[in-house]
Amino acid sequence: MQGQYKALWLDKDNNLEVLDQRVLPFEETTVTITNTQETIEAIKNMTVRGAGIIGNVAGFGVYLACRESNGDIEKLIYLAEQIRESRPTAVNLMWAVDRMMETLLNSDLHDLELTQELLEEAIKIADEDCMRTEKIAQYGADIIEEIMLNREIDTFDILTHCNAGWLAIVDSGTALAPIYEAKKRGINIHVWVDETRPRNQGANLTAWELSKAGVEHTVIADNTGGHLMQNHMVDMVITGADRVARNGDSANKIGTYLKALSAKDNNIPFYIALPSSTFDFTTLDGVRDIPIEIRSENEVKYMRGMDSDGEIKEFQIVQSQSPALNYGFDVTPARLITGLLTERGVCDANVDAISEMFEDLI
Ligand code: RI2
Repeated sequence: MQGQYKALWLDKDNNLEVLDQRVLPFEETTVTITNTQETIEAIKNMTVRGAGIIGNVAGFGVYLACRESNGDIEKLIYLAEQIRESRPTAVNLMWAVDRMMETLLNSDLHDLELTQELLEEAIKIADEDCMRTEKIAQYGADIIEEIMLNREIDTFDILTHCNAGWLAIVDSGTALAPIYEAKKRGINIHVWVDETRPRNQGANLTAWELSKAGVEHTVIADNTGGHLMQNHMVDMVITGADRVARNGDSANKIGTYLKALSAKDNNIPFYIALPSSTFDFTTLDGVRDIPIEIRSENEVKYMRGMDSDGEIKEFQIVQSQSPALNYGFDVTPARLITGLLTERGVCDANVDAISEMFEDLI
């Protein structure tokens, strides 16, 4: 791929360009990231979001930090640590920074050559993600085909929560990758898109991605999923993940847990799609130990949208004196997950199956 992906790419000076995910779908603009500070800001303010992309941006961020450090390795290590701490839940961020640091510590190169080596490593990480998402697409579409055959249905209805498409991980996504592949295979597919309050990644990003790809979809309020599942209007639920523990417990966008409960109650397959870089093999119990980000209450109290004159505005929707609480993620216990859809195939969500399939990475 050589550093050119759909949601991020390198410009002619080897700065990082990213699609600004805060203003989609109403505006398609890019942001240029040239140093550590800009990397951290882009991750914190969610110019870029989605576990995989955050990891990629962090990887390129370490290369930019090296360029900025002028051979001062201590400064570089300090800057890399700042990037590593920019968001707490998605583990791809820590994974990518650690891998970049390993390259740095194993290298005997200096200055420009070291910077070049780190740039190449960041590209390699992103290229590997592309390969992983392509495999996830194939395995996921196989499952869709299998369910369709068994149940003799014409249209396959999938429900997804948040955005785990190519905006979230290069270059096809995780949860959306099988959907794109199923469409390519000629399957009639329809996606229920949870709006995903408070930041509306479903309404703003997933719906945008799906319409660009010509995939039939309908945006629903987050509270609608249970009713649809109860009324046989959902054949499968598939979401991405921000961190999956050794026991299969999976952290994903807030609200995912409720969808999994409803899927279980209605006997609907519930899959989590993830590349192996989203596993946190050191966390043994996800419900107990995965750190959950708490973000600003303003994300709950304000909404951004287009007014009737076509102007993009932010609106307050809660009275000023009421406090709000904004957990970014929740953890779906492994017992509610039908399978973990990975680049190595479908893995049962339990410690034995995960340990066996990913033994070499643990
Ligand atoms: P991939 C997102 O969080 C969502 O939780 C989404 O499912 C996940 O990251 C996607 O990550 P946010 O960054 O598995 O919008 O697709 O807070 O990498």
